[in-house]
Amino acid sequence: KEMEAGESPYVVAGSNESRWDDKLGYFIEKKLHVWCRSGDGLWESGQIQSTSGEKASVLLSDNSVVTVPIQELLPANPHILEGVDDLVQLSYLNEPSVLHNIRCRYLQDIIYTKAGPVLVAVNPFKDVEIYEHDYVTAYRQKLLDSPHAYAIADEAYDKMMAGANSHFSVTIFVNFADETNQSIIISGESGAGKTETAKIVMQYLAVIGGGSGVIESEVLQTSYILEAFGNAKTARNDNSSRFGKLIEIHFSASGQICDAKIQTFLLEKSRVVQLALGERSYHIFYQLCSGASSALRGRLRLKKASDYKYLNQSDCLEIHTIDDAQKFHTLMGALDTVRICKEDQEHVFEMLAAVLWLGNISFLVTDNQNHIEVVADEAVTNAASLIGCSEPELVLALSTRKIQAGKDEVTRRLTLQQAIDARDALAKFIYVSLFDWLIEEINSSLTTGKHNTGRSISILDFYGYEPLKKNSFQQFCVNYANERLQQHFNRHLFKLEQEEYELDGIDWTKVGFVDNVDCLNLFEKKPIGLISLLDEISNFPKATNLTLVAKLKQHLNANHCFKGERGGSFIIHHNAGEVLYDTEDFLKKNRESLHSESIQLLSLCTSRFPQYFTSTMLKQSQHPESKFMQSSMFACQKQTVATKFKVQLFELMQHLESTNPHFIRCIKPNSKQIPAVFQNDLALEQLRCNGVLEVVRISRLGYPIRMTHQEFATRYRFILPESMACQDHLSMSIAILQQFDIFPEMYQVGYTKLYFRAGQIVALEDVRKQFLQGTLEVQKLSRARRA
Ligand code: AOV
Ligand code: MG
Repeated sequence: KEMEAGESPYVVAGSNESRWDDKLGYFIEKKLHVWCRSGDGLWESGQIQSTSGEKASVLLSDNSVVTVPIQELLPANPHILEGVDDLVQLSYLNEPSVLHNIRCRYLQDIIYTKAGPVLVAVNPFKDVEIYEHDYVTAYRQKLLDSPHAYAIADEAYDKMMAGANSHFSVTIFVNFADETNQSIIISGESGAGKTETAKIVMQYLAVIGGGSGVIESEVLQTSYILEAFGNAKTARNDNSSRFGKLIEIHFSASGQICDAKIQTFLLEKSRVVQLALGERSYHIFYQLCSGASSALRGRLRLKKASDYKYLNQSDCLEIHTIDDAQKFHTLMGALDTVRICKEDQEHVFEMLAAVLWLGNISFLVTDNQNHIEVVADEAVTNAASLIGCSEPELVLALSTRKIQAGKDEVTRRLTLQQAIDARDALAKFIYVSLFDWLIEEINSSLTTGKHNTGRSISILDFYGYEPLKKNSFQQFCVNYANERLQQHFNRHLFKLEQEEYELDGIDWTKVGFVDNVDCLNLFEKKPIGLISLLDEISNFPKATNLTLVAKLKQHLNANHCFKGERGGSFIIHHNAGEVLYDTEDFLKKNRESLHSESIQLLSLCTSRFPQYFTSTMLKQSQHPESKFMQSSMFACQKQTVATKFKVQLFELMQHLESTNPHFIRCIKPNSKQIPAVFQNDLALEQLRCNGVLEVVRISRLGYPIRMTHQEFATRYRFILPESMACQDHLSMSIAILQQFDIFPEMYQVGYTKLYFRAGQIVALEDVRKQFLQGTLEVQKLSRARRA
């Protein structure tokens, strides 16, 4: 009896010791299991043998006995609760218990677990065979109810379809009853399984929302394109997404997919030109080099991947288990599916080859001031011909710059570093523009003009928090975005929850959660947040990263999330941990400088894409063409990368706020990307920072099910005698609760709503169903309940 779920005191590490002390004797007497930290700091379960003063002797499973401080012991759950579907069901919710539960399941290939309203997905790194069509059917028909990404997709779909028309809705946990639009927000570290999960969710929606077959297969096929052009092998993930994406799927009134839209965020540009050892550039380059037909190779003057400097610099050209050539063929199929014509496909490949050849262009230093000349070799010839300009034009753009000297314009030769920067900037610009163009094409193929149905499910797959050894501007932006997303999560699961209780006059003990608002302020505050200071300094052409850090230190040292370091670096205390940023290229990357020489070059090119790219860029720019052409540094005049990203992020948040969210938290069980290995410390760290542990606490303590008095009274008034059925809704509700004999601790009566603990409505609904079927007479009802 003692051990039944829901009855035992709630215990967290480091708190409530007194209550735990009270239980100690009982645990010893009944030989119950406890958790204790062994020598290496890991949690192990055992039985208390005896206690003496502040210490306890604990018998571990390997028959060894350790002596540990009583204060450090935590109660373990009874075996009957081992591996429960929902962590909320655990009697004890301490960290080792939660971890143990997830681990037990994982080792049996049960990768999904619920944490109250949140789905936890642990990456299996192998095929777990739970995604076949049978599973789709089973979840759709509600024959299976074990936690699954399909179940989340199904719930989102049902809620969307129930949508605005429903008069009665029980909203679990977050009360946005009349929102038809849904979002599925997938988060987790790099390599935790976000992108795979997003695909699994889409696959489910494509089946249950399948109609003509065209649009849903297009939606699924887009993954091949997005991954070829936006994913790469990194140290953490062989198929790491180097961009964030939101896929918005629209459904018709009858629930069929009718339209879709993809939005992408901040593709990592630097990867096109610069690679860390053991990492690769975007998959597409290797796919093209190994998969192109010989005719295409000829037209593109293509060589092997190992012949290109942009690709061979990192000593990593292949991913074992991946056949790049075969992927190339799949990609071409996908390009056909989204109706990118053969001619455009060829132009895409031309641009890719041009980028590769640009990388092979080298420079010769010709004087003692480090001025250079472009080496005239096949790289220049091929790059020029592929982008559609003459060799001298390309050479000029890469080796000189026009500078305003008084009234005159003089031409200066570039130094080696300037020339390399100009070349790399050009390559990055072409690649990123190509990526944007592809997204646009995909969108026009997916858009049928029927997207204003007001029924949509958005799936967010954003790149995860990424603490690297060397963190640069990209990580700065990515980690900032993750703080924003964490705030959204917190708001929905904790803040709104608590605020709603308080507003409705509910007795509610606050559950402390780690609020990351200080860290967000550090980034966003105006005029003295990281982003505005970075922008301010970026406006000074002569500023260096040292001036930047000095300025940051001067203004931000009071914020406890910030710490300036020596040598141009600083530390941010992120929600998920401490990250050291190296500001070396911050200013350059934030300005995103493409010199007017390069812009001019591209705008004069004869081939399709360069012209299109520059005109798109000019359209996006807020400044008239004439003005920018006069400036040598176009970039200084336009929005910086950080600000542009912040704006995009705010729009994303606005979109998400207008939807009913479903959260999937992906966990990476080991850093080796292998199956069947569960590293406790790594997993625990993730559960802590992504808020799963707190969600479990709050949903257990809270009242996740709400109904207005009116909804409740209307739905269950059948139980009341005629004479009572015409009172006000509040009085009726209270009468119903009494009639149903619901334990007082299982609900709370607010000013406007009734709040129930998990599971209560099920019992009420059961009685209602029986009543509606005529199998239960009202008179017998309360007797039935009591029995
Ligand atoms: P990420 O999206 O979270 O990382 P992915 O979704 O790319 O991570 O997952 C990484 C790898 O884990 C995949 O390539 C698969 O091999 C494997 N994997 C993930 N989920 C599953 C699953 N449900 N079943 C089988 N294998 C899976 V990142 O974009 O870097 O932030 O960089
Ligand atoms: Mg990914």
